[in-house]
Amino acid sequence: MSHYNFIKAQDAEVYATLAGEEEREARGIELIPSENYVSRAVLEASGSVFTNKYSEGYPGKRYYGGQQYTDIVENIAIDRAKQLFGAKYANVQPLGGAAANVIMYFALMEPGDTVLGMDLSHGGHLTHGHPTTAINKVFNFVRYKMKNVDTGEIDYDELRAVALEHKPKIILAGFSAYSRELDYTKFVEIAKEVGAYTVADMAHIAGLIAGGVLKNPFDAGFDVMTTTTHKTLRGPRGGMILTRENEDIAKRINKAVFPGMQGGPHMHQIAAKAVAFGEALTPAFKIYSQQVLVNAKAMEAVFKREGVRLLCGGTDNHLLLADVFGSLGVTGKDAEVVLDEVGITLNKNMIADETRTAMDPSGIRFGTPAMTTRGMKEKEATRLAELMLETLRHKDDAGKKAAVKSEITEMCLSHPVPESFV
Ligand code: DSN
Repeated sequence: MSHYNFIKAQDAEVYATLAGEEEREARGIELIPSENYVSRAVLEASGSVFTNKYSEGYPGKRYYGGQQYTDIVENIAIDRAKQLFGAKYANVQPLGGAAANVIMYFALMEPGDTVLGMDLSHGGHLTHGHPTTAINKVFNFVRYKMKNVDTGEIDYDELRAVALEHKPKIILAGFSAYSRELDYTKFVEIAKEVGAYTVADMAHIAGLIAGGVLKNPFDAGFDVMTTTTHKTLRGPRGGMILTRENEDIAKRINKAVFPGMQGGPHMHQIAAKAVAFGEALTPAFKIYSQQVLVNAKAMEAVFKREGVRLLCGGTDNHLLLADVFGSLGVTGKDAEVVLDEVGITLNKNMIADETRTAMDPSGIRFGTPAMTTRGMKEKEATRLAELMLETLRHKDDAGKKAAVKSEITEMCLSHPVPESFV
């Protein structure tokens, strides 16, 4: 706790929350698949003096003076992002993944135009046009789904039929709760038939693409990629939009970011993105990405062995979705609460063709990016999965839960988050 000396001296109330969160992260295991632990170098950049600076515009074309260093650091972030994903253009200013998606829609479409995206209940995301979102009032969203929820196979015939019927401007590949690889070439073929842009929302798997263990949609010819920077990419909280090669698209995206949607970019986060992208370019990050997948497979094996239903029949990436209500009679909500009690953090999640509600669904979603950052390998992944199921099967047994909690604490304390990854 040597990192917060000024806050400690000045503001006991806020210090207590930081100390509490440090302790929570150190002693518990983080299995929410969209979370990770950043290095101290990324934290330093995120907490740096760049937070003081207004920098509307882009490097070399700013509205305010004093941009000697902001220009340099934004260009470093841009260059590293382009290198990581094989893109010709990168905009590193989006404040998050949701912002990146909304900006991308406005850059590529006119109000009333149509997007074809993955149904939320089959793994898509709120920003892919859920009825409760603001963008749903501006654009028209149509959906594709899985053909078989127990294999995860996408129904590409239906996708094509919907595309031919609705003539979308954008065909969107991407998800926040789907555990298989997509056939990006099929998306591109269908998009060509109907004259649509292809966009990949790679928020969840950007780090695994950068690490070379999952396919890169740009290799299949996708036009644009949106992502967060804080999930598998292990950077600061934020977003990014990449354009494969089309300069006109890249220019429209830049305009849609600023002045279209955002004001001054968060330069402290852009500096932190630059640092994180530097880490992601190292050989160590490739090894990390490989281990994320190996650990997810180890957890999958335990759930299969124990007869617990996994959506998509398992995983090809970092995340798993389990039907704990169907298999164990425990709701996703109860599972989240009882696992939190023993120091395991994950989230309740709707499953495909859900019969319950969003706030009290049948499933849990969990994954391996954060635990792998702590240096945990197959042995720990296997044991964690066993402890999860033991807890769920004995959720009212206080003695059993206390034993699980002490094993989890011991496992976490013996795998502290490294301060540096390079
Ligand atoms: N909240 C992020 C996730 O958990 O997937 C994206 O919405």
